[in-house]
Amino acid sequence: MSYVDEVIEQVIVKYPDQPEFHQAVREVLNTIRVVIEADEEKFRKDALLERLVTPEREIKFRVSWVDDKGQVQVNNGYRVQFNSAIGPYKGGLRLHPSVNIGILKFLGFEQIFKNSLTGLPIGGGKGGSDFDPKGKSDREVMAFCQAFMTELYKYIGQDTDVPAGDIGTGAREIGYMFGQYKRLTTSYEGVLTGKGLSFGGSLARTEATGYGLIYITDEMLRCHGQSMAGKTIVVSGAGNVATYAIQKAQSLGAKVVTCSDSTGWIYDPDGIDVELLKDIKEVRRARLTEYKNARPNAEYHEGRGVWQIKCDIALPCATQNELHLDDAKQLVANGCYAVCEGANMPTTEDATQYLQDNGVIFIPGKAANAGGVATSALEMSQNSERLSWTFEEVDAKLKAIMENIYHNIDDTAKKYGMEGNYIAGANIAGFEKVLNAMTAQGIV
Ligand code: NDP
Ligand code: 2IT
Repeated sequence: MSYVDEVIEQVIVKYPDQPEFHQAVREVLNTIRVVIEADEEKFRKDALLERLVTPEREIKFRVSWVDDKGQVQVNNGYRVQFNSAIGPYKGGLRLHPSVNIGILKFLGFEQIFKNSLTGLPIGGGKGGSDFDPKGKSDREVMAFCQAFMTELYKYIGQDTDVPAGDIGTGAREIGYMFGQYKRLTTSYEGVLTGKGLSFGGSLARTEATGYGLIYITDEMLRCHGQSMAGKTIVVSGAGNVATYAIQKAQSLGAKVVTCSDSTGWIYDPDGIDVELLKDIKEVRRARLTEYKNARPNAEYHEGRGVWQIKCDIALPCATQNELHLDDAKQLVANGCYAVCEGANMPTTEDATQYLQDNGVIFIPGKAANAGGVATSALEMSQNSERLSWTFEEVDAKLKAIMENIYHNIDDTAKKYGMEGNYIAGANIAGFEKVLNAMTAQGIV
């Protein structure tokens, strides 16, 4: 059996209850096969792939906090410090009831290659908890965040591991966690990114993932002789990534006609009203039914369904495995030109294959959503030099990083004889830098 297949098999046998991690490992290892098989025996002897798929450290801890009724609640907290070959661990904290070690390992593994693609010195990590922020009061969220950080602070630091936001973790949660870190350590340092602007946060970090997704999509379109203007776009999700992707796409002349949350979805033929969406989700923390109440022309549907709407471009921005084979078939039947992933691994394996087989341009999350973590790294730079850059300066750097990622994955795919296969281009380009650093640093 080839070395790549052996390691994929080992991961499945060793961690049978981590299907998302299997999926991420399969996708990466299958596409870096060309690099591995060029020197297979050396890599096997160095256990390079076993080291690549095994986190340097997995931390799991109890989080006890008191709810508004005086009841003690207990959650699991985690941090997966996956790979520090090219820099301190960097990656978000997910707060969602579905969080478990397998999901965090998939996210941490993806983060290694994504962070490498940004060109910035950041390793891969991810963490979070099965805590559900939905329906909790501000005081309950604060109590949770303080209890979570009371354990996590031992393992992180500005030069060690720098967490940030992800699903369920936004500015409010980062603020509470930063306050508790400072209280515990008496150290005012850039230990988290996505901070508020008054305490070390970077301008444009809030917008960065969504804006970055549109910058890379726009560059891809430009290189294919097209542009954003006049395109119809379908977006899933209604959180941080979705909101700012919609905003930037519309500012470039596209019309975004959908968004969704975990209970339902909106079709707005006039184009999503971003200010209304922000008010509902960021201020009122309410459901999308409120959107329909304010926009009589829009439709609200329970459940999932955005992919059935005819579009030129589809941007999945909610969560993993939200775009299935049937959805891919529908997108192809409707003439969809490109799918660019704002979320991490939102497209299932069979759907991805179907889209690629049917000529749909596909930019994987680790390239397409890298603008968030890239801007986090810019926040770290600003914290280190005790300065704040202007919005325009950060935004211009973000745009340049996303354009560079597009050309890097495009060139790499061509170099390996897989022109247009941006999954292979992203995985190989991301991997090569990590491989180089791991090799230079010896067996650690
Ligand atoms: P948010 O929590 O801000 O928003 C998530 C959105 O997705 C919400 O609309 C949420 O609906 C919906 N959603 C979440 N889980 C599910 C689910 N299981 N089924 C259906 N809908 C769901 O998160 P972000 O926008 O920050 O993250 C979205 C995706 O982007 C994730 O995959 C994340 O890992 C990825 N990402 C985020 C980055 C960032 O900087 N924030 C950077 C790069 C990637 P509801 O509110 O009803 O739960
Ligand atoms: O998936 C991701 O890249 C993020 N959630 C952002 C991580 C970060 O450190 O900004």
